[in-house]
Order: sequence, then C-alpha cells, then structure tokens
Amino acid sequence: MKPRTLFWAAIMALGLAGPLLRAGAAAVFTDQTQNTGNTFSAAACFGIACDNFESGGWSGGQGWLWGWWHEGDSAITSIGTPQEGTYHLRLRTGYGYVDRATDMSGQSNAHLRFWAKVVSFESGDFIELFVGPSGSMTVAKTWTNADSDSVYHFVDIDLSPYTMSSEFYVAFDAQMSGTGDQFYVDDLLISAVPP
Ligand SMILES: [Ca+2]
Ligand SMILES: [Ca+2]
Repeated sequence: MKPRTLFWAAIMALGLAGPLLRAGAAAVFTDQTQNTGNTFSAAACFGIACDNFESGGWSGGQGWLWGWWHEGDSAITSIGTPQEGTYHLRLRTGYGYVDRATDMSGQSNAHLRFWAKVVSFESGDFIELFVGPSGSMTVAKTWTNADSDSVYHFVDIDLSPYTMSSEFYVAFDAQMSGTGDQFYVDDLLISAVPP
C-alpha cells in the first residue's frame, strides 16, 4: 500500500479534502469517440479525463478529481523526446510512483489509452500500471526488459473488467534499479467507446 492512501485517509478524517481539490476539475467531457487506434492523440483532450502533460506540471489536463499524486523519481519533463508536444511523464529507479483519480460512476465501455516508452530496462527492471477504485487497484499491465526498445508504443486498456467508481485511479509504480532505467508516458486519455 502506498503512503498516499494513508495521507488521504488523514486528510479526509480532518475534513481538509475540499480545499485541496481543484475547483471545477471533476467536469465530465463529452466523448467524441474520435482518435481511436494508432492515430490517437489526447491533444484535443476530449473524453472523461485526459492529460497530454503540456501544462508542464502535475495539475494539467481535464476531467480529474485532483492533480497527479507523485513521489520518488517522477517528473513531467521535456527531456527524452515526448510522443506529442513538449512534455511527457517520466519515472525512474525503484521509487517513481504517480497516481491520479477521476469520477467513473455510471461509465461503461471505458478505455484507458496512452503512449508508453521503456528505456534501458535490464532483467529484473519492471513497471506496473494499476487501475481501479480507491483501495482496490489491481495490475492492468506490466512492462519489462522485453519492452525496452526506447520507442513509444500505443497502449489500450479495456476498463470494462474493473468496478467503475466515483474515485477511480490510474497509477504507475516503478520497480527499476537505476536512474538510467526510464519509463515515459504521453497523451493519456480515459474515454467511453461504443460497445
Ligand atoms: Ca505531451
Ligand atoms: Ca538500465
């Protein structure tokens, strides 16, 4: 269990959550059902929630309950050739961790789509994507040295097996051995698609 869970439990207990949440950030956007497949780009930022990291900070994009929780060796950086635009998300070493939540209540046929790039993973290096409701996230995908080709690849995760909830998380948890071991994410989008 990550420290953020305890952190938020404490914040909620103190009744401090409201002021910490970004006003108006929970708006749900109309799904245009565009940009599927390998031509996908979140630059237009449609859907339930999205972030192309072009804000250069941890509170960019639209449709989220709050900004990215981030710890360890995690950064939104222009280094390392983003898939789109000027900025992307980077995690390194065994300490990089980020998560962010959106309201998925009432959603169906939702997909999480983004581009991911693995650089210099050796045997034993891996990173996991967790998705799911607060407190019960599970591993949706793992990247290992077998994926380490320094090239961005499109990722499409069907979220229909997961319980939709008002606080639904996407998280990346790095388990690599050094700062040379890098994982990048760009153009991340959660949207509902036709069945
Ligand atoms: Ca970008
Ligand atoms: Ca390495």
